[in-house]
Amino acid sequence: MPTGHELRQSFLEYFHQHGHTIVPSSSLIPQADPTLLFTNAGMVQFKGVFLGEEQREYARAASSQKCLRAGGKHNDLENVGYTGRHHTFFEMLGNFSFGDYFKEDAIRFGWEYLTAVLQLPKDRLWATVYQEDDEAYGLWEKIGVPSSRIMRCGEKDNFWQMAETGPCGPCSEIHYDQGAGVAGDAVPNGTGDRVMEIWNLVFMQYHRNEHGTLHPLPKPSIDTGMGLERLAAVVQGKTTNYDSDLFRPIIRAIEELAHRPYGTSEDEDRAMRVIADHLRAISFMIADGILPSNEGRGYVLRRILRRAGRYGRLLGLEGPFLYKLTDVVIAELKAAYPELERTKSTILHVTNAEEERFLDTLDKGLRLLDEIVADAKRAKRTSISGKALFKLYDTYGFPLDLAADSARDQGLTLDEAGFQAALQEQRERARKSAGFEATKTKPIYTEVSRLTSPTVFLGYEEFTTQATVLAIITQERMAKDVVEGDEVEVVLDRTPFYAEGGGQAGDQGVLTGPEGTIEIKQTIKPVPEVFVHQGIVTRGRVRQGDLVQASLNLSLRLAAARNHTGTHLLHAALREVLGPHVKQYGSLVAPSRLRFDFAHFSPVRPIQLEEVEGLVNERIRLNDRIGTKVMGITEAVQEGALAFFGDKYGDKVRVVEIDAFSKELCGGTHCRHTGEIGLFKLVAETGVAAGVRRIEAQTGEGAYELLKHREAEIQALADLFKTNPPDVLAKARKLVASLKEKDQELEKLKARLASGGAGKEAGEIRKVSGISVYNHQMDGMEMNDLRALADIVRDREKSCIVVLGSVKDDKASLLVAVTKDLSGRFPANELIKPLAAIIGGTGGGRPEMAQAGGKLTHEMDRALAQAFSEVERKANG
Ligand code: ALA
Repeated sequence: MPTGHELRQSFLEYFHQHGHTIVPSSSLIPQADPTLLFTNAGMVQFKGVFLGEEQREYARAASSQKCLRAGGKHNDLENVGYTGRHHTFFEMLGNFSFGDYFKEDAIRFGWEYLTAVLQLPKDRLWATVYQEDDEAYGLWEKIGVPSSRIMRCGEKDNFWQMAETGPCGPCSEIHYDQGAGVAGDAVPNGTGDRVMEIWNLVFMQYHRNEHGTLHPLPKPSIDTGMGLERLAAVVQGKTTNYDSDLFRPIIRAIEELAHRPYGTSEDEDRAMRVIADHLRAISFMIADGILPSNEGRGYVLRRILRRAGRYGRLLGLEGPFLYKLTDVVIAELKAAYPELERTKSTILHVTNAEEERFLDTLDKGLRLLDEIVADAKRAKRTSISGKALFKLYDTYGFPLDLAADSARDQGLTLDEAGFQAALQEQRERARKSAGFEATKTKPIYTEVSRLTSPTVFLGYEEFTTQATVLAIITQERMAKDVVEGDEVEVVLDRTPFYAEGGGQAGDQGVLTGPEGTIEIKQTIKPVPEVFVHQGIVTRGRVRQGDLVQASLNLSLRLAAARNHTGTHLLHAALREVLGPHVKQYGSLVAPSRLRFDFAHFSPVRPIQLEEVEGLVNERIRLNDRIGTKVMGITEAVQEGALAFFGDKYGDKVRVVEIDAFSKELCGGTHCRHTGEIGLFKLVAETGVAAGVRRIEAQTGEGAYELLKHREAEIQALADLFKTNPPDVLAKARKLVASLKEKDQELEKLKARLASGGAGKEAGEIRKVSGISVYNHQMDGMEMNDLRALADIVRDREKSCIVVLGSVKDDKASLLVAVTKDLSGRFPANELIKPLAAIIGGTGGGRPEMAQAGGKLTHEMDRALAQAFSEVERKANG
């Protein structure tokens, strides 16, 4: 009995023998396709080929494609677990013809593969055809299917389209009758699992545009899809996909973890099926770079993960458990999908973190539910409002059945109708925001692309070239000529301008024609292979057909190249320092800066950052040559070239290689040698989402400017500290230390003062002729300390004369401070003079504050005592 893996192999081999090129699965994230949230069929990566926008080297292809149907037009999420044949994630086997063979061969290949290669019993197979498709009906009859097992069906079942817009056509399905032992109708498209669709052959004939109108495709084509999981079940004689060898190991792992066998209770079996299905989806989604979030793809992942976590509770599992099962999924599928192995630790971490978060919200939900129940009881209601329930469900991901249980325990019912209404409303909102909008390409670009040939891009080698103006767009219309002041978009037959893409900014520059000049501010590629130069006419007139000199702004371009090569070095260095789980999530390469987002679980530690920066600069000094080559995508990935999921790759890809250090698929422009980068400087490391870090950096002139700026700041500091840059740190350290010391002294002083009262330690306040005179000797103080102390006393007493003395080493210091109200009658600079004489010195200052120093330290007592007499003398004098 063939295993699932053998079936995948046999399918591809069969079609290979019949002239089909085997194409690897594309990512679950559709490449540059805003109409679609997830890759939901094998044909998605060939959409452009069907529409005639893209050329391939082959007219026949076959693939085993990773698909996800958990949002948008094709959504099986709610069926999962309830049937034995629906999945969120599944593998679609498909064969494709791009204007090559059509209905007859498609039917013949399908029939032959199932009945001759796999030897499925012919009398169990059904064919359905689109109601008006007599041709397909006739072809099935001709091949030997009796008319009793050919069924005509309507648009719902037999007209297929990938999304609201895009390629589509009538289809013909092959169904398999599992026999009376399986519940369900004995005909296709009925209820139950008994007769199950296994293969869909789509006769691609139309393109549905954003208005819903059908336009014939350039060439009638074939797109087929067969779920590998269903095929495995049928071939292995199992009645549900979960009994096939593709799922058994996963179910077994769940059985072991939950300590209960599969196949005993319907509720528990369903829970195990949901968990098994969802685990596969979770692993593949994370492997393709999706992270849980509150919108778009991330939201779908979050819902799937939480749904799986919730079903775990039904099996009595406590705490996060999903992460314990991702390894089984990876082990089962990594041979066919090596990305699972490469992202293993990311899958585990993200799954665990998200489930923990979910359990936490579940806890909060339980508490909120308690409140809701209490409110309802207080208000003497008998049911819980649908709105409150929905909030629980939506905000906290709180399972409705759990809420129902609690409510029942409290003798309350649930307002399910209200809940459903709120849910419906939200689904509407989600549907509107989830993607499925009309494509964003402006119609004018599509029109231009039809009228012009693909732009030849010369910019890897050349920076200026002669080119012919093929089309001019101004104000969203085609124009024959434009004049000074017009904002224009220009399409040339060839160009050195790089069009924005792969994270790199588009080029700027000038187009100079015989009669005028256009300054180009941006270059984009709104449709594949059509470069649109956007700018403004700054002189004269430019006409369609003009021969122009197209020259890009070289300094901007070279700056961007330095940042782009720098980004590749950074990526490789991060993988070396942090580990191979580092995976690019996005990047921005502009002339002035670079930004790189990547998967990693904690902030990158300073020592690691230093290592990364060091490694990049080392590669710069080694002056590695940057090599590029064009090769098959499979070969490139096999060679270990890193691919970024968000970019669009054809089957021929460009690989940018920096010695043995870095190898990435990339269409961007780079330096020739790493030495051109000059210098690489990290600017910041921050977090952008759970598990995603961002590094910003500068290269070349930007890095140099950054360092110059820092140097200037250090010079300014040195000036401030009255020292030289090399000494500024020592000086600053000293200052900080002495500040700290001062703070401590000040604290001590405050404490001493606060202890108040009499005694020499605390100082003495005496009324002299009605004036408060504070007199205190505190040895070991500097003049600054005395000043600070005097301020404290003045603040406290409001109106007073403060006389302080201190002996330190061989020096006696005196300070007199007088509050403003008294400084007219008792100027400090006069009071201090006789006191200064006693300690053998002179004194001076202002009426509010004066100081003196002398050598006669043993006279300090006398000098302080004299202060009282001086005040008295002045008061009475
Ligand atoms: N694209 C077709 C489907 O998904 C084959 O059913």
